[in-house]
Amino acid sequence: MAPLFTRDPDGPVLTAEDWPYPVNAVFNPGAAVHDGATVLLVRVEDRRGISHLTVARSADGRSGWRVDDKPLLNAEPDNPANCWGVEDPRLTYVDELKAYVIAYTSYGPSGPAVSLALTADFRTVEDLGVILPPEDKNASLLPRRVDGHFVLLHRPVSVTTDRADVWLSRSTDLRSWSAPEPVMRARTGPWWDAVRIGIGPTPIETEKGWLAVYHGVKASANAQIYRAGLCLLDLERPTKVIRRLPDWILSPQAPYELAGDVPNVVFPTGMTHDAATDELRVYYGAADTSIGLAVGRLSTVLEAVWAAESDAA
Ligand code: BMA
Repeated sequence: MAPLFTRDPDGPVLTAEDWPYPVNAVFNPGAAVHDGATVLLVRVEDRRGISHLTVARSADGRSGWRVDDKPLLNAEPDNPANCWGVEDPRLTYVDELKAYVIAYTSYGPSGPAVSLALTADFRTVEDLGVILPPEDKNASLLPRRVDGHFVLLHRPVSVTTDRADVWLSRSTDLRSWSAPEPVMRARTGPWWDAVRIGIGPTPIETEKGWLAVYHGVKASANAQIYRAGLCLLDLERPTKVIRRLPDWILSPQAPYELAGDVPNVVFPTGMTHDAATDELRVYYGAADTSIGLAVGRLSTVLEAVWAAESDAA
């Protein structure tokens, strides 16, 4: 079978060298199409090791990036919730709010926590701060309410079970969230996604279900490999995984994915779909160092995931 996604031939599409100020690494971006341009909200790790989030815009989503000269969201040295950085944003346009919800990780001495912020223009933000306490990360909001509630997929780590699976919580106001309900578990044994999983970009609504890209981790004696996979969640009952592709869709292969600050990592956090061409783009962090782009077609991808066994989870 031909691969479902193909890397951009000029990848990586963004690196630290594209930045207007000195930084260590740029990776794990949220993605959206806003005012006809592709907007990436990029995790930027500075030369102390602390991350902030900065906007990069491009007309074609591949080249000619214009990068803001200051962060949209920054760590606050006096805030224990995020003094160690803000990381790994996912972007969701919510029509009823006429705004994008940014779901990101706040990092401080008590661990990573899920935070939200709102923006209408990627120039100003309303920061709601931490909405789910540590340890919790990898959050992505569905673009519409389900049964009257906003739904946030996220990845709490249970201290009792030490598991790192995908759960969801519900809210009517984006501020207070219900206790997590389980969605999808890491597989077991030798599987590519057996050690930890986390939801990637905002899932896309299709007639067959919410199409979601997630990352999975495999550990060996001396390394971890981060790969990307696909699942479909029930539209009206998103705790139900209706399909889960057994094979990964993207695995570290390109030189910039195999080597970098954290070798062997593809970490998908942004996804855009062009309805006119059916092109599906996945933006991902490569080796925690640069940004890669993988391109497929939504109809083909959906066909492949639909053909998977329903209980491959
Ligand atoms: C995860 C997150 C990501 C990172 C990945 C690979 O746990 O911390 O920010 O890209 O590990 O290092």
